[in-house]
Amino acid sequence: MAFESLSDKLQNVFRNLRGKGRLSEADVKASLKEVKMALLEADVSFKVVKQFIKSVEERAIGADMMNSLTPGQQVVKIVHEELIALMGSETTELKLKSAGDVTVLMMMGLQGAGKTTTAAKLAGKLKAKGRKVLLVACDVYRPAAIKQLQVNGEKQGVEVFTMGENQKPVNIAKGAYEYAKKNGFNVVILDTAGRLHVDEDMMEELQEIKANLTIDQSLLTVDAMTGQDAVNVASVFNEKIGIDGVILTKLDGDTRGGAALSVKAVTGKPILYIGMGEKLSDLEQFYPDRMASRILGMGDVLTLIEKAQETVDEEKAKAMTQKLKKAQFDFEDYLESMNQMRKMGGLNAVLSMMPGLGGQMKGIENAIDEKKMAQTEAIILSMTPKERTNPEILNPSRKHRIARGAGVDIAEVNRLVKQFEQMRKMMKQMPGMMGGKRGKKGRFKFPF
Ligand SMILES: Nc1nc2c(ncn2[C@@H]2O[C@H](COP(=O)(O)OP(=O)(O)O)[C@@H](O)[C@H]2O)c(=O)[nH]1
Ligand SMILES: [Mg+2]
Repeated sequence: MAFESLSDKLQNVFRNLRGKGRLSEADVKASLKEVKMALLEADVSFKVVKQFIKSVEERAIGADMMNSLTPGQQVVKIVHEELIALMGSETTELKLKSAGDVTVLMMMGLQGAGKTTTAAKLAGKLKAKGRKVLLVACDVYRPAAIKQLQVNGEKQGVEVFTMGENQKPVNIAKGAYEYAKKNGFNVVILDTAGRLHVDEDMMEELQEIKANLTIDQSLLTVDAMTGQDAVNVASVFNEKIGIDGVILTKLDGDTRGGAALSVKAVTGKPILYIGMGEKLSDLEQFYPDRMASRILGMGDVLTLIEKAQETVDEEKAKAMTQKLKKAQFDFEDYLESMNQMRKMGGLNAVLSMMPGLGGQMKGIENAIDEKKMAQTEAIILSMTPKERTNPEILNPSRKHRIARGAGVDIAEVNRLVKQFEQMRKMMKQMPGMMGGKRGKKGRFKFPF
């Protein structure tokens, strides 16, 4: 696991501090000396470590002690905050132009750093956000490189632009840009060639592309496993080409962590994403606060909260699945599932998460149109509890009362009830989806 050794050492330092009721200046200094050693061993650059320890020490020995924490906790808190500041205090997003415009992203980095893989990962992420992405094969030196991009592009359902291997990268980039403009693409990702080491040819090639095309974001891909080298590479690229953001790959390996902790401090440029595996879905946004918590072994609190939330929802979904199987689904469940859906980011987000559902969902999509949700909710809330659990008893006079209560036309109430009945029927006909073969893998969550 990444950061394991650093994490262990820091936790040891703080365990010793935590037991103490009072901390002398000497206690703090001794602890910070150990923190310093741990950071250096984790391959954090010397300058960065020195500055970091200085900041922590000033605060820890200074006056701003809080009464609610023990002195030991106080030091942990300061180290935590300074770690976050070191990695970039706030989450930075990849900047894209409006969808009507073409945003050009250029991937850069040494050979094997993960440019091609990350380009495809990124393409998938942006596609999921509704962007029309074009991947561009500018690595013309390794015959396999174009093929690799094509294979990955196909997996992501993203078009790959290539002009073969006999064109200059800058011409391919220009050609791709024209092609993108003509064909309604709004993000172009240039996958360029790396070299084993920083060398003149590579830099000239990138400079030439940059000089002939408006590059909106130059993204440097660095391999976290290479520690301080990664940081040196980042400095050189930043000097020679200029970088806008860093993508740190292979953080799923047992990297010591130096690169993650030093890149921002050394280059001034934020880490935007982290690569967490070889699969094309293994790209995560980088959150400095979460990373700091993880390093200090405070647990990734946010992730935990999210997980807990998920479990709750999953249990509810399970109970609901049972009801559905027995066709006991009622309007109370309808309300509950609408709430769940909101939590999960709305109808479209949910639909896109559901495996193999597409076609079947189409028919009832109107019934759960997000704009209609409020109205639907009002109608259900106007029903008595008995009506919600026994929709069979909804006769015309009850429906009139409900319509008045919800401030809608009776036709709306009729439509909802009818759709509800259809839905019940349909759910009965889809036992496979509700915990059958697909149930386990697809993790069906009831969406509306
Ligand atoms: N474990 C792991 N492997 C990665 C990650 N990113 C890329 N790789 C692997 O690293 C190798 C080189 O990646 P590639 O995209 O070809 O690098 P490029 O030469 O910079 O284009 C490939 O085997 C990738 O599968 C990552 O985040 N984690
Ligand atoms: Mg490549």
